[in-house]
Amino acid sequence: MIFQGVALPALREQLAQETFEARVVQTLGKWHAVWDGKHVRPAFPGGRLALGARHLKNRVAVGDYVTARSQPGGEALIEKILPRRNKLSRKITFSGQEHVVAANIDLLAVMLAPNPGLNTSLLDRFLTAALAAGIESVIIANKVDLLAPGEVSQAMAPYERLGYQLFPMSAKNGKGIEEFRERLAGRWTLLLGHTGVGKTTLTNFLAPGARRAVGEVFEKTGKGKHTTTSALAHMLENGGVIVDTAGIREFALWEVTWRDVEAAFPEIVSAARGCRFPDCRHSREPDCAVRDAAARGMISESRFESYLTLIQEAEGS
Ligand SMILES: Nc1nc2c(ncn2[C@@H]2O[C@H](COP(=O)(O)OP(=O)(O)O)[C@@H](O)[C@H]2O)c(=O)[nH]1
Ligand SMILES: [Mg+2]
Ligand SMILES: [Zn+2]
Repeated sequence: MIFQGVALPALREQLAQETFEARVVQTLGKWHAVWDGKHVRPAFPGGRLALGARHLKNRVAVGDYVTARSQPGGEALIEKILPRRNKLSRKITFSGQEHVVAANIDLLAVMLAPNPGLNTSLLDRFLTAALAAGIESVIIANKVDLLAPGEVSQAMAPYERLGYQLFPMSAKNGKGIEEFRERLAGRWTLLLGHTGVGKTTLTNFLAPGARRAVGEVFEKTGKGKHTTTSALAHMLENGGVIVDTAGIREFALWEVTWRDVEAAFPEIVSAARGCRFPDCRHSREPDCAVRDAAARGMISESRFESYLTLIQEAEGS
């Protein structure tokens, strides 16, 4: 099953003014598409939801359950956001605003690839934010066709030791995709990763044809062309949904405490038991067991760097 296009013109009169519950399946700036169980319909925030907010980039996020009211033109007004089970947010550094990337997500899949670069500092940010939000994460190492055998498992060993499920993959030739597809069954999975790692390639492989059907919603409105971030949900035959995202170039922490950061770096917390000072922050203190362990290769140097950066960012928030 794929999401179908907008309601037929003949149905519009009948649908006008009807209130319905739906789920947000696409966001592109102020423009959204909602799934009412039968159709994908273009929608935009109405009433108080349409008002800007100084600290909030978007009131409506992909994954939100909403109530909406049909309008005579076929577009729907989103009137109310139903309570969220969870949300994954980031801070937009230049404006200081919260960007709610997605809501009511069952699983986060972080994708990285040797090209444009195995960006583990971004990975550590995603994993920390998801853990703080109570969302389980898995890791996709894509473009394994560009790597020597064993390279992925070596680079990802610190994460596998922590219990993150790893999917080595080549979205281009299909390797590893069926294992991942099974993991998606019956869940809403958010796909995040640096531009160019292969998110859209994977999504199109999993749900061929869906993109065009949903894209039509926005071709009709012609709106949202100049916005940079977008999210688009694709329904799979196994009842899973994968949300492809684009334009998320940075991921500063939003409402993440230093305790949350510690929880995301248990190997560092455990090494810290050997520090001389119980409140050691592992930056310049003498007899720091964490710096020691990093220097001896017992904990990953890049994870340690991420930890220091994120702890500082969390404290400053
Ligand atoms: N070699 C290789 N290239 C890939 C693979 N997956 C995607 N690509 C390429 O990487 C580029 C970026 O892919 P895209 O899906 O647009 O990345 P996105 O920005 O994360 O959505 C495209 O040229 C893809 O063909 C893969 O598994 N192996
Ligand atoms: Mg893409
Ligand atoms: Zn220390």
